[in-house]
Amino acid sequence: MRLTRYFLPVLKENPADAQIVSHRYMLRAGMIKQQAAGIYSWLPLGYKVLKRIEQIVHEEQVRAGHIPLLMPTLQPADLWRESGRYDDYGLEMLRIKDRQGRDMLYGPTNEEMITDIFRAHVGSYKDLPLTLYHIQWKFRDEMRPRFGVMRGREFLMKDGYNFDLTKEDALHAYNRHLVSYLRTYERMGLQAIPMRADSGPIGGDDTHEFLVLAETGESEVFYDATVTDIKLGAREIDYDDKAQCAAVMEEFTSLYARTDETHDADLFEAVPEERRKSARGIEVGQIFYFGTKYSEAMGATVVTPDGGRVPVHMGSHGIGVSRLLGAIIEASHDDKGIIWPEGVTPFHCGIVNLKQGDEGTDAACEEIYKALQKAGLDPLYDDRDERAGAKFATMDLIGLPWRITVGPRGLKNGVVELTSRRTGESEEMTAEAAVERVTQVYAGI
Ligand code: 5CA
Repeated sequence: MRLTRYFLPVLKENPADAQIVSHRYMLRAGMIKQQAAGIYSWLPLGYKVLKRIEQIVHEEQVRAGHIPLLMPTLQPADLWRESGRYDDYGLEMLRIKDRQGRDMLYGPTNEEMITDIFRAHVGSYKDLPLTLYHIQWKFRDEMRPRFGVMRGREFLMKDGYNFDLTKEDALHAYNRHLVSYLRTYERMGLQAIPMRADSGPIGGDDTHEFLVLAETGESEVFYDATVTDIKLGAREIDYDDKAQCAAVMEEFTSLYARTDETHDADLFEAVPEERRKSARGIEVGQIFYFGTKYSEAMGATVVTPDGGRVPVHMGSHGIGVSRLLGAIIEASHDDKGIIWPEGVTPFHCGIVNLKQGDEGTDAACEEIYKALQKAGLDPLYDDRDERAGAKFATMDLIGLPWRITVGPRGLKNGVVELTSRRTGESEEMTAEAAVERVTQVYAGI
């Protein structure tokens, strides 16, 4: 993309109403525009990152054997009357009447609707296990929408639902989700720690939240510091292997790590003092096992091998897709702007032309631009007729991990400059070598 042809409405001033850094940078970098409290338009740059995050979530869900579908945002109230949650959900639910006077709602989550789909089409244990998921907009009329996309009213969520014959199978689904979530967050350059939590209006006893440690997080958390040393890394996972998934679950959840809702001061005392940490965290996902709560209420049963009929065991599993943009920025920025991890960056590499209009520099930039595209990358070429300082400030703000700077002086010596946004280090090399280096960086991602 050439910047002169793009739509990147960068703000010069710090928006007064944005209290935390991710909100400030998302507004300043022209990623989002607020349309009402907690409701945002996704401008091109923000939309691009949102799509990259969505893509990673999809890939890791499919890898775990989960099946994508798409349910609507609007739901009939009658489904929620069956589970009893229409009255229970309270003011967070946006309730709407259609022209026929029928009660509708904008879905805050989809347990009822997925159970309705299941009961209409599945009737036998032979069709299990089954996990269906979608990535769809949700609406929760939050009392205090704030911090931009972090606590929105309309937000994008991945929500998945498992259906299993037995509790044991459903707990395997729970573990499978835990492992796939760990991999998902790591690909985004994030460390998200599973912590024992409270299930709230979803229900059930088994639930873990995934928390990214950040001072601006809304949750108070307590943990054993050694938990931050564990990484999933590149290990091979067989998602059908119950023992392997259970072992990863055990590894990541046996150390003390809890949100304030389930914090137990006595248990915490047992952690050696120097490892006892309390901090704040951003909740980027949550997994639940709630057994037959919805299947019983809504008649989602299957025939068993011995000819009986039982309600299926279920769980639901969410990832805050739009919230993740905020969480990643909170975890990765400096005083100049965002620093995108390579896995989610909106453009792979920026190209800064230090002397727009100079024949030689223009031609060199064009060549680099085309070579990066040819290598399958998505570069952003700042071809504006602007001062170098302004171009650098924009690149730093929008946070592309790599920048190639091209100027007449370097070209005279046959070199351009390759700069890492994260370290700030620059290296001079030929244009070909810079393209090759950037291509190599992304080859493993
Ligand atoms: N049905 C279950 C799992 S699919 C569910 O709704 N879980 S949840 O309530 O925990 O939401 C899942 C994730 O969505 C949360 O972990 C959080 O990351 C994100 N989320 C929840 N509320 C908001 C909000 N108001 N704004 C942005 N993201 C949110």
